[in-house]
Amino acid sequence: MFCIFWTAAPQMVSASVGTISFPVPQFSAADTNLYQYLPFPMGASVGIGRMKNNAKYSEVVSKEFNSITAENVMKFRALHPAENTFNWADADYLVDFAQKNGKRLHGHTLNWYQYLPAWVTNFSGDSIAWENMLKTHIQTVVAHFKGKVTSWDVVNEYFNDDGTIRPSVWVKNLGPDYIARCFQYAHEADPDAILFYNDYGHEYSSAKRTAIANLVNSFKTRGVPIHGVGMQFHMTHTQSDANINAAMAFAAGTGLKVHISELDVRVNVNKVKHLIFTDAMALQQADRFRFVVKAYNTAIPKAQQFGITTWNVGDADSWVPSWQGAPDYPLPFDANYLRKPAYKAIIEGGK
Ligand code: 9MR
Repeated sequence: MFCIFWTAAPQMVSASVGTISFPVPQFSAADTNLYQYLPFPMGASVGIGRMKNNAKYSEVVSKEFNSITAENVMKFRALHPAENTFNWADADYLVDFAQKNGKRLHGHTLNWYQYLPAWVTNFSGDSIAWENMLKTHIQTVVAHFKGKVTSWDVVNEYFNDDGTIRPSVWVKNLGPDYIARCFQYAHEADPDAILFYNDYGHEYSSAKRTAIANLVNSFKTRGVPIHGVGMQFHMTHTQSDANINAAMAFAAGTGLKVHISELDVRVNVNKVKHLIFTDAMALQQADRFRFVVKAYNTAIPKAQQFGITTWNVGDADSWVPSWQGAPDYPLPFDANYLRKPAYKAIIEGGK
């Protein structure tokens, strides 16, 4: 079947980003999808504006992936903009899309130090009021999506890169162990939901890996319901094999489900203002995508493979350029949703 896929006389299109000049196989709508070539779920995070208004985007999402994550619309500020107001419309749109198209929906994120509405950052209650606010948010959200959202990033980015606990309004007002209660509250609201701790930097920070491993062990000892670790993998195209392998070994060692939850591979490490995406960059990037997928598939035991999710779909959709203040091309599809060498590399990595 694999051979048929690659020999079915695809339309050869020179990828349109920068100066890539070698042909990348393109396929018609009738062709097979990315996820069908991978032995675990393959997802993308999605932006609500493009899902609603860009038919090409939603078609690619529906065709290529079998898991989706809300890039922003399930975050605190989006769902709960005022103390007594929940705004479900955008997230429910994704629920509807997922159900109609048979996609797994991963929830992101119940608790984070960012993307908070002003009413939370300015909240002046005592610790009981803070606890009630935390619990109400988590349980209202999880209950709303019960049976529709398979899994949640319960807490996102609790640690600094050096393994210390990141200062946040949550830690400040509730103490560091509030994180355990987030998992308990989520579990109470939906005992079937798969609950993740999500963070970045596993591929470069052994201190953060150790901190997360200690957290997981302490949760297991105390019976706190945690089922998975999300490793974001916002990577550079120069990241080493050894570092990627170290992250996979750590994740396998937790014994929990492992989600590569926000994969992208940026190439503009020097933040060049008008960077041209060269053939060499495309190939180096593809090589890193291939290596990550292969390392995941090899090092993570089958039962722990929750899947891999890229952080959005095409290069023009990525958060990276605005974050780094310079252009970049971090995803497997170009700005026109043509498949880049990274796309083929992902399939090769999963073999
Ligand atoms: O891609 C997201 C971007 O659109 C938002 O503006 C930003 C702030 O909420 O969050 C981005 O996604 C982040 C994710 O939620 C958590 N890990 C890091 C991601 C990139 O910043």
